Formats: sequence, structure tokens, C-alpha cells
Amino acid sequence: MKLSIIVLVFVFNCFSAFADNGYRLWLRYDPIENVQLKQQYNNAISGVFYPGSSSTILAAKSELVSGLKGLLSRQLAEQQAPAANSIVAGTPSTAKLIASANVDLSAVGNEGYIIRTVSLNGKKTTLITGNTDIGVMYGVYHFLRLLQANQQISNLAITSTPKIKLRLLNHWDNLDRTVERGYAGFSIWDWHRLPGYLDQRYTDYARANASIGINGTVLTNVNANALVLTKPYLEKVSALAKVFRPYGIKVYLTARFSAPVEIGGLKSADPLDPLVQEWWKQKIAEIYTYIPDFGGILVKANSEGQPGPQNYGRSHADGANMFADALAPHGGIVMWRAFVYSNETPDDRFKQAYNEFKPLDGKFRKNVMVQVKNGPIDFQPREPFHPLFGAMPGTPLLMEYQVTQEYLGQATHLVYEAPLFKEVLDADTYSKGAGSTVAKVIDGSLDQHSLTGMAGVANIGNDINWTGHPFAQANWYALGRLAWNTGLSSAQIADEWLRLTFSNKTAFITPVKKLMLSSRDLMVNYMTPLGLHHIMGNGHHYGPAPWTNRAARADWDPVYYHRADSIAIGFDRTATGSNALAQYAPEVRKLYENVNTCPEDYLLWFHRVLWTHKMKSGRNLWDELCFKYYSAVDSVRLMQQTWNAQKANVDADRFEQVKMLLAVQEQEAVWWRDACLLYFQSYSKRPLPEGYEKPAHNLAYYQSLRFPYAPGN
Ligand code: BDP
Repeated sequence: MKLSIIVLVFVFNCFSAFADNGYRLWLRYDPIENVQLKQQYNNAISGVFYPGSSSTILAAKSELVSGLKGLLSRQLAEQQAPAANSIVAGTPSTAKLIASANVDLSAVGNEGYIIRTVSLNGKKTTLITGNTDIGVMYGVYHFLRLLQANQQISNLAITSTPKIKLRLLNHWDNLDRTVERGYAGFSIWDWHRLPGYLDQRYTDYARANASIGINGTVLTNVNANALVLTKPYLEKVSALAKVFRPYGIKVYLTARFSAPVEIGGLKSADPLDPLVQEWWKQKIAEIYTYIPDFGGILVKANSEGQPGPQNYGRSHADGANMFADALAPHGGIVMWRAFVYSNETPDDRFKQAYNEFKPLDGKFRKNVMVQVKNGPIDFQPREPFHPLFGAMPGTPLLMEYQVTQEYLGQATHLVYEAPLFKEVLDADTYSKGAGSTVAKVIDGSLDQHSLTGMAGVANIGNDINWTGHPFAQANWYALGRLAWNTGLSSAQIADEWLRLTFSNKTAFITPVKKLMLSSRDLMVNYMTPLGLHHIMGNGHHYGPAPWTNRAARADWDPVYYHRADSIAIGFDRTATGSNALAQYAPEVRKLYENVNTCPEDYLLWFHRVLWTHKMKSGRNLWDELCFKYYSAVDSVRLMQQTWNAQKANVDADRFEQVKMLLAVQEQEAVWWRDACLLYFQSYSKRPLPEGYEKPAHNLAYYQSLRFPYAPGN
């Protein structure tokens, strides 16, 4: 009896020690498992010397001390002076001793850092330094990452400085805590209990962001609510800003264009009306009384029903410049979104943002950035790069990615997004000859802009693990790491994230990294292969619905995009069609314009292709489509096998969660495959190739499915 209780207690302890609810993200700081390495680290670190008392220094110090305590299972002494094997952290101005190391910080700017093994007072130390406290904090996170990922620390010479200046999350969070396109619960901003109640989550959110270099957050939905600009809400925003400030994170808000009418009592919101201009000047000045380092505003105007300058016959530049003038005295910026398209415009939706914004190049104030989605339509599983990249050299363009998986399987699919982000960054716009990549547009180097930015629509909610799917954390992580360094590879980021978030075991890293790296491509193939796009369910965007032809507007209808009939499928965007390709440089146009040479991943983006068209594989288009859908489902099944083999290497909680989610993903992949193929087959009139498993239901069944409460809508 006694023995069995002891056994039970033992089992319970083992289990709970090996449980992980995912809350700690990649900042777990569990004891280093490799005993020898841990000993090496322990020998190499005697304590910390961390002078200074700013809130940033104190926060970074506490992270360093608690991180090392967890990793090394030992409370480190805070030293009054560096000893042999100290970790010394600070700026040259916080301690003479650090200045005496004479580290050249001229190249690291305001946020960069240097980590170097140096001799101070004749003692070997690890110096983490920068020009600013926040630079030092970023260095501290880097140093901790080295230990978490079991890297060598004995002879360090690291210099790091961000490629992009504004590294932002965009929360599409509403004041009632629902999250537009959110799949991880409700908003983490507990507006009702703010400003009095400060959830620990706010600090942990700031830590997580700082650890990957994110330095700004837009708190509210682009479909904006003017109320956030009123006093009670500004007090709440100010409380959040205070929590984030030590971590180098600025807050931004979305501004509803019609706010002067809605909360200001004015009759108009015309950006050229002096009364309106004055109202915004006052409003912005008021915001700065609450938040002295307020970052600026993000505006969605004249898009999907949002009000904007065009309601008054004014241009986007008129609208943006009005805000810019109000923000400039305070050092704030405007992020003006280029996501505009109109149902009334009889032109291809693909072309509309370019047509609207290209003529405005050079007409914006210095503190305006135009925020452009990665592709021309809307965060589809694969899109060609947005033609505005490279087309507005006189305007700093801010990249907008979507981290939340609106079109990428939402809450349940394991899709690692770094390959998608990289594909766009690496794309060549040819705007100034070969090598004019989107990355160079975004980092300002191509057109000499110093104001640069990258934003991701957040996938964060109040789920215990923040992002719903445990692997969705990797996408938040990847956004930050890539905004810091666009040159990192998807594999490097996956490797790092896996080590920090799960385990350093090679038997785990190798297969699971491979799984992550292939996940985006196979998702494309079971949803929208060969350049299909926008064929998901209407409104909630959940699941397949290529048949939809009755949405509120034609350009929300899948049939608008795939144009299937008995002869062909796809959207002709060459000169014989909408000619959207003319918006790209000639080299890009040339890459895509010939149906026989167009990369097949983009085929149906740019061409209407005969069902009989011969593909590179030798199959005709219909058979190739079937092949893509079927092999992608097979690949999901392989993912399941890969994961199932990892039981011993993953804590029980997350192992089971991912296992269950992969099972849902497999079912949904089959659903996408069968629904899409049955529907397209009603046009192609061709059989499924021999040997493929038959769909479980008929087309009418898939068409009858309804999801009135799908999340995020
Ligand atoms: C689409 C979303 C919609 C957003 C819109 C936007 O479906 O909810 O409001 O983009 O970016 O992807 O403004």
C-alpha cells in the first residue's frame, strides 16, 4: 500500500516535471540537460557584473539572472566588480570599466550590441555591450539564447544590429476582446480591468517580444474603433505602454478616419478641412500627454467599408499627410495601409493597390510609411510579391505579413511561415536591375530610406500557450528574428526555435525541423496548388468553398479568382487578360508571362490554362492538380508519423496537443482535397487518376457544410 503511494507520487512528480503548457514560449530556461556542457558553462560563468539602474537595465539583469539560474541550476552572485569569468553587461557610459574595454560600437547604432570575450582588469570576462540600455538587453537575450541552444560561449565575438528599424506586431484586437482573425482565444488586452489591473501577461509579452527584437506593437484592429482615442482608453493604453517601455517596445494605435465626427462632434472628417486638421493635432497632442513616446498610428482607409479621405474626394496622400503633420512635432509616424480595392472598380483586384498608390509616390510626408501586404490579394498560402515593392522608390514601404493563419489552416494546421516570409523577401523586383530584392526595398538600402519597417498581424490570444497551436509560436518568433535580420534562413530560425522551445536532442531537431520546413509547401498543395488562390469559405475563410459565387461583392467570390470552366482554369493576368503583369519590371513579367515557362507554383495566378495543358511532369493539368492534392495529403500523414515517433523527446502535454492537431489537419487536408477536386471535376469532366482513394462524400455534401461560429470572423 505504502509502496504504491510512493510510486504514484513518483510518477506524478515525473509527469508534472515533464509537463509544459507552452506559456513560457521560447524563454523556458529549463536546466541544461547535457551534464558535461552544463558543467562547462558553470565553470565559464562566475557571476554577473551589471551596473546601472535604468528600468531597462534592471529588467535585463533580472532576465539574465533568472535565465542563468534556470539553465545552470544555480543562483549567480551579483558582483560589485568583475571577477574572472564574469558576465559583464552594460554600456560604456554606465561603467568606466566597460568603457575601458574600448569596444568599437560605432557600427551597432541605437539598438545593436556586441558580445565579446575580453580581458577586463586582467580577467577573462564575457562583455555584453551596446550604445544603449536596450542594445544591452538585446545582447542579454542573445547570450541566453546561446546557452539555451547549447552553443559554445568560451570565445565570443558577436556583433549584431537590426536590419529593420520598426519591427512590429499588429494586433487586430477589438475593444470587446474579440480578435479579428484570431484563433487563440480572446485578446490579451483586458481593457475592462485596465489601467488598474496589470496582468503578468503584459510583462511576459514584452519579454517575449524583446527577446526576438520586436520593438513596437499596434494594439488595436485596423478596422478601428474611435473610442480607443478617448480619455478612458488612453489611460489604459498608457498603462500598457508603461509595462512595455523598459523592454524597448513602443505602442501604436489604429485611428478611425471618421473619429472627428464620431467622437469629436465635427460635421466632417475631410483631411483638408482646417477644423479637422486642428482636431487631429489636438488629439495627437493629447495622446502624447499620456504616452510621451507614443509610436504613431496605423490607418486602414477606404478599404472594405472603412471611411477615408476618398469619402471627401481627397487622395490617400491627403489623408496620410494630415496625420503626419499632427504627429511630426512629437516624432510619431503614420503607417498608411495600401490594402485597398473596390468592388465598384471594374479592374482586377490584383492591380488596384498599385493603381491607387504608385501615382502618389513622392507625395507623402517624411514620417509616412505605406504599409503593403506581402502579396497583391490577401495573405494567401502563396502569392507573388506585391507589385508595389520596387515601384515606389520615393516612399518607405513597410512590409505587412500575416502571422495569424487566417488562410493557412487557422487554429489547427502546423504551418511554419518563415519560408513564406523569406520567399517574398528574396524575390527580385528588378526595379534597379538584378538583385533588387524585396528585402532591399524593405530594409531601405535600395532606395536609401532610413525609416524602415516590418509588421506581422499577430497570432496571439489569451490561450495558455498564447498562439493556440504550439507550433504557431514559431511564426511569431520567425517574424521577430527576420525583422532583425532578413538574412537568416528559415532553417536557422527553425533550428533555434526548436532548441529553445522543445529540446536540443538531435534525434528531435533533425526530423522536426524537416517537418517544419516542408509544412508550408504541403499546405499550399492541399489547399491551393499550382497558383490557385482565394478559394476558401466566405466570411470566416475556414475550409474550402471554390464554388462560392454569391458573396456580398464579386471580388470576395472564389469563382472570381479561379474562373474554371469546361475548357480551362486560372486567371489570365498577361497582356491578353487583366495585364496585371505589366505592373512588374520587365524581367519579372518575362518570368511569368509565358504559360510554358511560368513557374508552376504561380501558374494559375497568371494564366488561364487548358485542362489538357502539358505540365513539366508530363501529366496534363487536371492530373497534375490531382497529384498535388493527393501527394500533399500523403505528406500530412508522414508528418503525423514523424511526430508520433517523438513521444519520448517531448513533454506529454505538447506531444498530445500536436498529435491531436495533426489529426485534425489530416482530416481537413482530405476535406480540402476532396471538396476542391470534386468541384473542379464538375468542369474538367475528367476522372481521378487510377489508384487514388475516393472522396468519402459527394460535392453536394461539401457544399452543404456551414460554420456559423467559426472563430475570428
Ligand atoms: C483580410 C481579413 C479582414 C481584414 C483585412 C485587412 O479577412 O478581416 O480586415 O484583411 O487586412 O485578410 O484589412
